[in-house]
Amino acid sequence: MKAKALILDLDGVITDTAKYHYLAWKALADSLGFHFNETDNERLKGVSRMQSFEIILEINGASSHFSEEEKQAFCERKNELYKSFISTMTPADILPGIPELLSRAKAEGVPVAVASVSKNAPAVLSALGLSDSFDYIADARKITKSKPDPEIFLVCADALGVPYADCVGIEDAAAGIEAIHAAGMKSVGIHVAETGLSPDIPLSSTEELANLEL
Ligand code: B16
Ligand code: MG
Repeated sequence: MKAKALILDLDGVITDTAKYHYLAWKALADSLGFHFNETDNERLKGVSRMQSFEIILEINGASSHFSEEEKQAFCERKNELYKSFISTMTPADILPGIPELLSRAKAEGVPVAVASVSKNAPAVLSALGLSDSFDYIADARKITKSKPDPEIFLVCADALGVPYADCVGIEDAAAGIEAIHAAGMKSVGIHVAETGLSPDIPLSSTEELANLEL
């Protein structure tokens, strides 16, 4: 491996929680009589919970319809539903290619970090049996700026003590690829056909990570 560190997104890279985020937002949007489909959902990937709700409101011309307290309550409602979905997850939900990538990195002494802005990331990693599989897991509660800001990738690289240019970031969302580039890192993008991403290394699925030269 040429990379001196790997920094992985969680939702959509290590596991497919992106579908649960979508189902939970969809249920909330339906209950409010709002339009929301999978194309709209692409804009929510890698974006914080409240920012995600703001995007749904904007799509529906409802940005000024609710107070901050009401918005918090709706976000909480979405999160409760999301938590009920992730409570069913097991190690079988780790996406293909990820165990092989982690084993290769370990064998070659390349540290690996998780750059997820999800406050549920520790619970998801625990359900997958991966809590102890990373050298560093960013604390989403301490990240002040969501992707596409590079903050979370820079925090991970700093924690690992690796120069930004020697890090490879792996993402499934446009905001994430933008964040990796803004951090001065090399990017790998998953599901590029569906999302129209422009990463340095485009992949159609995580399976390709098993043998990819990084
Ligand atoms: P939560 P990532 C992001 O995770 C998701 O892509 C995004 O859809 C979600 O809104 C965000 O986490 C916040 O998640 O509500 O669980 O705190 O892609 O950075 O792993
Ligand atoms: Mg993601």
